Amino acid sequence: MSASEDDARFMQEAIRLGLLHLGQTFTNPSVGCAIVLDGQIVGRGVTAVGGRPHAEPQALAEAGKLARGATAYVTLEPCSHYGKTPPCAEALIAYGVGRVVISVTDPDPRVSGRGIARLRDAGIEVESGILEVEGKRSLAAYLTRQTKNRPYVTLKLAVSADGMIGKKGEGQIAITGPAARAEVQKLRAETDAILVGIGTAIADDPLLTVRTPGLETRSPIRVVLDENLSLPLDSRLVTTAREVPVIVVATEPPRFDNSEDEAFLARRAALDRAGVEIVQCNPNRPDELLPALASRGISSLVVEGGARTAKLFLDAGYVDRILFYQGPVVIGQDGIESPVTTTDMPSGFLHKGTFMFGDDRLDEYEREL
Ligand code: AOF
Ligand code: ZN
Repeated sequence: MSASEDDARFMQEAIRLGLLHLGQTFTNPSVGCAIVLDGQIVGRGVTAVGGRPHAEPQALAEAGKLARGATAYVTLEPCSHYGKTPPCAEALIAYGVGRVVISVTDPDPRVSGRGIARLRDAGIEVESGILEVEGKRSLAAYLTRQTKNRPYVTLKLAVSADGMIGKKGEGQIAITGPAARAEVQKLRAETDAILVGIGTAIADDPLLTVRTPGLETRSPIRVVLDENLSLPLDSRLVTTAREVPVIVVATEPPRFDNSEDEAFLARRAALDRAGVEIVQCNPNRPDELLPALASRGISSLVVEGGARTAKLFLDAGYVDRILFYQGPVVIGQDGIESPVTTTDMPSGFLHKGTFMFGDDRLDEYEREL
């Protein structure tokens, strides 16, 4: 096997390690690291749950003396700053690593290029850009927040065989089966926040949490676009707001000069007492809302419904990925049409693959990062 084939193989392993803690390292990226000596992996690391320690010191600790002269494969440029932990570049130097192979350079202004420069200054051979496309995908949420000041947005749609996402006047309609639903639970567990419009929140009364055994602690922050604060106090979202955070996005309060305004303020106070956080922002302006979420450290967002909300994010050009689930159910009359179809994807989306979950089909589309 040539050196570059080896590099690709070991970087693939580093990416696999990084993905293990996706969505659990808030607000840090989940980075993977593999230390290789004579073609054998002698140390493995992934950014710890909660964000620290970083990947490299863990992989180095496992490798111990075997790190001397070894090659370290890391998905993100090792950090060079004295943050909450000492710089990973210094740890790689101290352990005597001979070569460092990097997939993606770090856009964090405290690091950006300095990690690589520090390693080179210490006489270490450094290569970067190895499996860069795959590396960037594994760090998509972090990279999007750092470079675009907004979370990476995934639109999840469950569409019937006749192209509908629901039925007018009815709440949740089961479109996909248990295997697809389990996959969506996994998606939620890997995501910082999940968003729905008030129409869906009222019609479906969803929980939007992760219920898969073993993953229950990994529910995303729940966000509702709710211009007039009409989320019912007895909804499942509000009554569980102290267990899993809920953010309600509403416009600026009105001018306090009539009874309607007073009613708005009373609803706001009641939601506040129930533990719901109110973010003052126009819910029809994703360009204002997304940076507000990013400033709270939210790097990834799943938009789950309904049609109006999906269209709002699509039309504004803020959807990075579409997960299009299609089940065999036929909805027919009074169906609510999906805002996109597999034959009519907005421009810029590339088809990444088709996966089957029982009778349901998932088509994944993604825009370039
Ligand atoms: C690495 N390896 O595994 C990760 C890195 O708040 P701190 O001190 O933990 O620093 C956060 C920054 O560290 C983050 O913005 C990114 O630049 C880097 N994350 N770096 O060398 C890792 N998770
Ligand atoms: Zn580090």
